Amino acid sequence: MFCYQCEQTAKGQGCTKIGVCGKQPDVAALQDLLTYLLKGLSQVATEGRRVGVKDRQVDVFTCEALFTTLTNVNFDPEDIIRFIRKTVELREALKAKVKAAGGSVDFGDGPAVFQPGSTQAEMVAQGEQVGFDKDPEPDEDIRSLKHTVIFGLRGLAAYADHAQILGREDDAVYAAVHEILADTVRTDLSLNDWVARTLKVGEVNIRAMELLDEANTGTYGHPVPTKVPLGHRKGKAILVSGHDLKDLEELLKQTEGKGIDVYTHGEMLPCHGYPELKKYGHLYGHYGTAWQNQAKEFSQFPGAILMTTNCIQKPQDAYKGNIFTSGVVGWPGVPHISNRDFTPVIQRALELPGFTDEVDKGSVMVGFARNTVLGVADKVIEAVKGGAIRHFFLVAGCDGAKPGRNYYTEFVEKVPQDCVVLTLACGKFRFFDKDLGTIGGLPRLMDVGQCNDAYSAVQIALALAKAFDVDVNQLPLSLVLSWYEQKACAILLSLLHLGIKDIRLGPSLPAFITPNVLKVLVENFDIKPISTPDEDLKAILAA
Ligand code: FS2
Ligand code: SF4
Repeated sequence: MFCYQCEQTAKGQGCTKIGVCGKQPDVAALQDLLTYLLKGLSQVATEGRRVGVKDRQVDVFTCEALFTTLTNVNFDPEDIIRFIRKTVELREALKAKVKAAGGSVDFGDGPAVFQPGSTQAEMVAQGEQVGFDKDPEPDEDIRSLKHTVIFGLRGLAAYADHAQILGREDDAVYAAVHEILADTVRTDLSLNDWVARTLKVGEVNIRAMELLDEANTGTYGHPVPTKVPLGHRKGKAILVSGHDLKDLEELLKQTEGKGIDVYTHGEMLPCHGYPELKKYGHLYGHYGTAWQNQAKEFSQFPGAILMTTNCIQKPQDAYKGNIFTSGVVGWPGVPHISNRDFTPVIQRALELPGFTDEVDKGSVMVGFARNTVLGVADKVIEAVKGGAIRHFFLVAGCDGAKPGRNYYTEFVEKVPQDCVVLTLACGKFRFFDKDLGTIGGLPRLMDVGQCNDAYSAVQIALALAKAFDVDVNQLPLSLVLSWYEQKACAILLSLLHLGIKDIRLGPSLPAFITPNVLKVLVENFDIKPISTPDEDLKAILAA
């Protein structure tokens, strides 16, 4: 196997024997075969659009299938095989429609005609031949950008899928995903063409995130500042992790009146701020921290656990019988909930003891998404103009197991008193329960939401730039980001597309970025690897 799509890749170079995430070589190969076949499906879809043939099923499926290949989403070979077979079935059906509409269905001998084997072993062997380390592209910098594009598309697809689940879609997003994915088969594009496509992924990702923002706020209302208990109360319990708001809503409906409290975990924390979710009295509190601590935290949870999206890790014996997956998530042997019928999860929660005592562990505030922050824009502007607020830091992104991620905790602790910290995504669990006080009635630490809410942070920055009548890069705002998986990759490309400069990125740089590509990023976007909190703070505030 060869996989180097995430930050924890082995030796900072690539997982070759087994994934650091626990991905087995057979699953890695099957995901590579699926990705290869999706390129072919996108070739057909792109030709289809040229002759007026669109197929929503193909579009939705492509995003779901790309989502399954994200880090920590699906580890079940049977699931990936189902996606492989479905890709071919949809591809052949679409070809027939494209042909009937006068399009060409001559795609040479690449992924648009490739036939997967009939057994798992055959498919694994085929997948091993089309992995990222077998890319025939001779130019290492083009290869680097091509792979960046694919990883960015995986992240973008996750956002588009979330938005689609809540009924928000834009055909332009689907068209761009197909076109760019189909381009990865081409061998005639220059380095500059690939730079353009890399930024295009960022541009389209902003639209996908905008759709998701519309979907979340349109369905559940704009998040409002909400106090979330970190302890628990007596009673049966279900823990919901991942990012899917719809799953949480359905679970809340189905548990109503059953004497079960629902707790959020990881990236579900910001859900407490949505009016249409917080109205459920049994959405009680938040349990635990970020994804990489789940083995320890889930082992101690006395109820059922639902993993709605990334990031799942190998279930430990202590909670193997209590955990369920939904959506595109899969782990071999873990029961999967289809069609949002959470009866098995509820049954398991009722069988388990639940919490037998009440423990107060304090609370945190959530709900500082764009509507809340921009609702007090006058106050913010006044505080900046009057000198009460010197600088804003967006300390955001993913968490992970590497010790280098302590940088972010230390950074936030060292941010001077006259500065505000905005945060989002699971990296915040390094400091989310710190009381940083207030400035002029505004909290010094504001949680914008999930990684899925990065659009909200971008809107806050753009609105402030407009209010101050400056370019976004002239705002007293610095981005200090941590990345781990491919959604972070897509967001980073979006920030580059928006021309946002001087981003500090850590804890380490992507293995798939070559020195020359890094040089381009540094020269054009002034992107910087993190150094130490003291040095970075000094440099940022001096500027
Ligand atoms: Fe965190 Fe994991 Fe949010 Fe990422 S829960 S690293 O995939 O999606 O962020
Ligand atoms: Fe390794 Fe990350 Fe790939 Fe898992 S997703 S196999 S940890 S590079």
